[in-house]
Order: sequence, then structure tokens, then C-alpha cells
Amino acid sequence: MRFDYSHPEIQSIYDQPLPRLCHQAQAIHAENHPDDQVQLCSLLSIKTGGCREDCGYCPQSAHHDTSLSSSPLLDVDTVVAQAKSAKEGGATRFCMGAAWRSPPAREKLFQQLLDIATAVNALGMQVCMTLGMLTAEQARRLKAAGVYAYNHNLDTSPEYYPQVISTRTYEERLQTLKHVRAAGMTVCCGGIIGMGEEKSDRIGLLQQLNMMNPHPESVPINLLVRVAGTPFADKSSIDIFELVRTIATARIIMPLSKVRLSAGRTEMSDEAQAMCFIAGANSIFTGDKLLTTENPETSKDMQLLQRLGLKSARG
Ligand code: SAM
Ligand code: DTB
Ligand code: SF4
Repeated sequence: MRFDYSHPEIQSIYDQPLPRLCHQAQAIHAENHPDDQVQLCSLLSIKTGGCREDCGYCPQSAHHDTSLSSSPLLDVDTVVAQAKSAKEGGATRFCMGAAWRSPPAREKLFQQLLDIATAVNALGMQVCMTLGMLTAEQARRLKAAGVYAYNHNLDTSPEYYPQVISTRTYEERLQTLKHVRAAGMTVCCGGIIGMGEEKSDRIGLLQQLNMMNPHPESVPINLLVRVAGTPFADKSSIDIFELVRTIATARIIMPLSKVRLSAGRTEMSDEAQAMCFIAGANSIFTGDKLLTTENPETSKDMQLLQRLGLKSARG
């Protein structure tokens, strides 16, 4: 296990002829994971829109004029009902996202979050939350309430980051990730590709993820969903093989991590998704919706997995 890959080393992995890159990724995948299994995660937006941050890609930022309707934190029963149906649909992990810079300081609302975590945990699902920046204390309380994983993305390289977000720093993100790790939650951390970044930024992101010791247990790789009204709505589409290369490189330099083919699947062909699985992706979001944007229909996903001879992983 290495945590010190240099930028040129990662680049030389990334730049290999694609068949060689995929071959190497597959070998490492098969050594460390069941190679016929894909983890199914379900996503729910528990607090939507009106976010104070200015992330250029995000439809939920109050800085952008998107046609999204906001809603306050959902109550426990509503969330539990959704989690139950996700479980019936085969999901083993339930991820809840909130459009916040950080969770509310108001105790009553924070307690509601803890109650949600406890109730979803009681269904026997892995509870994942993504609520923005956390203090050490908030992280400890979430862990104690049964939160298994916390998602907080680095999104891109430190160099490209200022083109994406101005309201919080890369350093602040790393700080939250430290608190998550110290509290004993597992870390879910990845990024977005297709935001107009250079290849060196994708490599820079991979290097940052690799430097984390231990590596994040899950690494979501999102393809930018271009939402009208966001500053990134008109970014040109990226060559899909860059996504395949990013996934394969993540698999090689973080052998034990789950690599999640996350947002952006509605724009991908079945063949492109299959290549991502061949490159070592072993987790996806299922369910018709991500947080606010579309995801492939569950029945279509199940068909695709079946056609590829893949099955859903337990746990
Ligand atoms: N507000 C919290 C935060 O930013 O940490 C949690 C929710 S936020 C929507 C979670 C992640 O979704 C972001 O870090 C980003 O990587 C991803 N995301 C948001 N909008 C996206 C888009 N349009 N396309 C791809 N990924 C996106
Ligand atoms: C992650 O990396 N991708 C998910 C999850 N973490 C929370 C979110 C994708 C959001 C895509 C845009 C939307 O649906 O709003
Ligand atoms: Fe807010 Fe998260 Fe969207 Fe950024 S990505 S605007 S923090 S909801």
C-alpha cells in the first residue's frame, strides 16, 4: 500500500495505452475485491437548495439561478420510508445529502440529523451522510448516532479548485476529512471530472486522494452533470475515456477502496459504463434520482448488471 505516488508516477500510470491500463487495474481489482460484485448505494436529498456556498457545478447553490425548489430538512419518518424502499430495491448503503456549508448549529436540527442516522442504521443499512464541513465534535456525535461513512469531496486538484469554489478552501475540506477520520467514521472522498480541468488536475486530485493515510474507503468519481443556470452549464463534454482512465488509475493507486462511478451515468452508454466496471469501478448509485438530477432507472441498471454478469454486493 502506497501513499506517496508522485505526480509523474501517477501520470505514467494514467497515460498508458488504454488496454494496458485496464489490464493493470483489473489485476489489482481481482486481487483485492470480488470482481463480480457492485455495491448499490441509494441517494436522498434530505435538505435541498438554498446553499450558501458557490460551487460552480452545483444546482443547489443560492448563488446560481437554477429552477430548483428548495426544501427544509426532511423529518425522520419521511427519510425512513425512503430508506426502506431503497433497501427493498437492493441498496445496502443509504446516502443522505444536505445543501449546507455545514450542519446547523441549532441543537434541535442537529438532533434531528442524529435521529435520522439512528433510524436508518436500525434498518441494517450502511448510513452515509454528506452535510458539508464538520467540527470534531459534530463528527463524534454523528459517529455515535450510527453514521458509518461521511462523504466530503475534494472535487478537483488544489490548483484548479479556485476556479470551482470561492467560499471555502481546500484546506478547510482537508480539515473536515481529518475530523471524520478521527471520529472513526469511514471516509468517502472523491471528485468531479469534466469541469474544464486539465489532465494534470485529474492527476492532482488522484494524488491528493492517494496521500490520505488510510486511503478513503470509498472514492466517488462524478462526471459533471451540466445543469442550466449553473456557471458550469456550458462546459464542453469530456472524452469518456478520460473517465475510464481516472477510474482505472484510482483503482491502481488505492487498491482497497471502493471506486464509485457516481453522477453522470445518464449521459453514458452501456458500453462506457461497462468499461468503467472493467477499469475497477465497483459501486454505483441506484434509484431514479441522485440528489436533484436524474439517474438511470433502477430496472435499466439491473438489466445492465445482469447483462454484464455482475451482481449486487452485500455490505
Ligand atoms: N453540501 C455538501 C457538500 O458540498 O459537501 C453535501 C452535498 S454536495 C451536493 C456533494 C457532492 O456532490 C459535491 O461535493 C460534488 O462533488 C457533487 N456534485 C454536486 N453537483 C454536481 C454536479 N452537477 N455534477 C457532478 N457532481 C456534483
Ligand atoms: C458524490 O460524490 N456524488 C453524489 C454524492 N457524493 C452525494 C452527489 C451527486 C450529485 C449530482 C448532482 C445532483 O443530483 O444534484
Ligand atoms: Fe452547497 Fe454542497 Fe452544492 Fe457546494 S456542492 S453549493 S456546498 S450543496
